[in-house]
Amino acid sequence: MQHDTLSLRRFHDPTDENVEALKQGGEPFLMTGRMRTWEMFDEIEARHTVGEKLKCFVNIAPARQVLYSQLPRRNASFAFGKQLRQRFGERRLGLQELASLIEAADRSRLKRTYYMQAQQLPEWQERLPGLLRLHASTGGTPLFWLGSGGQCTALHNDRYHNAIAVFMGRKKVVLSPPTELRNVYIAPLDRRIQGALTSLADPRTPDFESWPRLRSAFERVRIAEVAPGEILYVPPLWWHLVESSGVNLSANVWIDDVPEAEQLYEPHSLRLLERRIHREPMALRRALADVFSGIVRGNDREGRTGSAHEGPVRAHAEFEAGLLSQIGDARSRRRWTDWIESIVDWLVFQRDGNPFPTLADGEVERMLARRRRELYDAAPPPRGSRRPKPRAAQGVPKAGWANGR
Ligand SMILES: O=C(O)CCC(=O)C(=O)O
Repeated sequence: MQHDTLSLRRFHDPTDENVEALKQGGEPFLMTGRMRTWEMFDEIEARHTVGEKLKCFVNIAPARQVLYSQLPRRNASFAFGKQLRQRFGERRLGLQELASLIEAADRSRLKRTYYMQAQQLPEWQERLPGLLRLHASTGGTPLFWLGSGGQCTALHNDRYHNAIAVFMGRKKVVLSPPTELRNVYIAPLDRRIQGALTSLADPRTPDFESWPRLRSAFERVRIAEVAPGEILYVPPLWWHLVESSGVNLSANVWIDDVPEAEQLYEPHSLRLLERRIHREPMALRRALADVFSGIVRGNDREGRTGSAHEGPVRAHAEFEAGLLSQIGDARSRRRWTDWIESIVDWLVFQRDGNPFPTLADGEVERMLARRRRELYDAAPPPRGSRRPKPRAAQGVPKAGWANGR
């Protein structure tokens, strides 16, 4: 696929302070040099063959059970299929056995792609203090990614700051800013890959005819070519897809931008979808969207629409404004305010058209119900969780959009 690329900035050996300052810029960037002091990188770098490098990684915990996926072809996309099904399930295997499969696939050029995603390996974790230091804020656990080469993720975004450190193979990461939400055609909310909002499109064969705005998301992009020893920083909410080549090993760390991010990524106001506001005339939707934005942005102009939807729209907007007001850092507050405004506009007010082209009429409610069950029935929010108390107002759920199950 041809991309109209913008270059990504590359910094050599930035200090921790430099990294924090660069992150404030809100753009992705590459770092070189920093991995030289990491024991794990040194050990792998000193080996010459794929087999030796893999052994060096695996030998620390050969029997550790990990989850991986496989597809029966080379250069596979780990994306949604035509029926909106994930075409790959997760299997469990010992790390040593998975590495042997990957090595064999590499040697014999088997028509198969193996991909281990986001696995915790406590044995390696402590060898990566340098990766954790990339995020000055606390927490975070390194996650490991291992592939036989040629695998490609779907286009998706995450709510976290992300740092991806490459040890073996290469990664081409295609990045678009959060404002591309309108152009990526996210799958229905109850269809996820790795928990992220994910584009319906297969990144290798995007269907521009059915989804014309995809062109923008796929063509006006920044591209990072990440080689062993390099680290890519991806800011929260940036759309990205990752195409890996050669037997590849990387570790990343995801850190929440702010404690409120979990609630803001898939905001409570999406519950307004149940009101089917998108069936109202455009003029009313525009007026309601203005009311919502005004409140979320803290400059409510007291416009009145006379619509029965206005009370719930105001109440939800006030709830989101309450969450946003708890964010101390001005850049993060702006980032999440923009996100809330755009995702609610895209999904609830639908001023840019139908955001769920694959759902038949009436399926939206079923999607919401399923998503609610996924979010809260499987793992009910802990007692006394961080959810702030919403203001008592018409239509605002008491505990996020789980309320009412
Ligand atoms: O490195 C990979 O293969 C995928 C990483 C990714 O998608 C992510 O960190 O969000």
